[in-house]
Amino acid sequence: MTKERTFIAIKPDGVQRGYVSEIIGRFEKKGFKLVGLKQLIPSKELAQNHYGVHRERPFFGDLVDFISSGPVVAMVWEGKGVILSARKLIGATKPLEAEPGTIRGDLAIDIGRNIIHGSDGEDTAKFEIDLWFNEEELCEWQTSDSKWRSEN
Ligand code: D4T
Repeated sequence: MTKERTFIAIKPDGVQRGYVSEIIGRFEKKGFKLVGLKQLIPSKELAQNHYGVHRERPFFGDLVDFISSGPVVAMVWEGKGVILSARKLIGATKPLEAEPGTIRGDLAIDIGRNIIHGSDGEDTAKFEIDLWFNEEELCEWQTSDSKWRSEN
């Protein structure tokens, strides 16, 4: 059984615009498995840690203020190839450059309001899952139709 996991967050703009079910649905329809889910208003500290790699960038302050400005839906999704596949489902960082059919390509316009985050690699996924979730908040479970989703 594959254990690849990624961290996905619906940002405050995605929650405010009523896209929680739409976004969760896209990951469900693809065949990935939801293993962690919660809604929270992130503290400034959590937002700063999450976006720590951008600490020196000019947009860092606005980004941290935005992410901690309202509810975020934080999730962990599991499945074969889920990290890269999630990035493809999400689309390019600049929504106007994101392909139609992707979440950002279909639902967003502005880079500062791009509605969703997804881990960009294995190390980042591990770091972000550990940052946002405790081990006991994650569910180990089998979908009843797992053999129809993926061969292994
Ligand atoms: P996230 O991390 O939110 O999934 O976005 P990406 O992985 O697609 O893109 P990123 O790390 O380069 O940017 C993080 C976050 O910062 C916002 N941002 C980015 C911004 O407001 N202005 C900018 O110029 C850039 C580059 C959007 C996403």
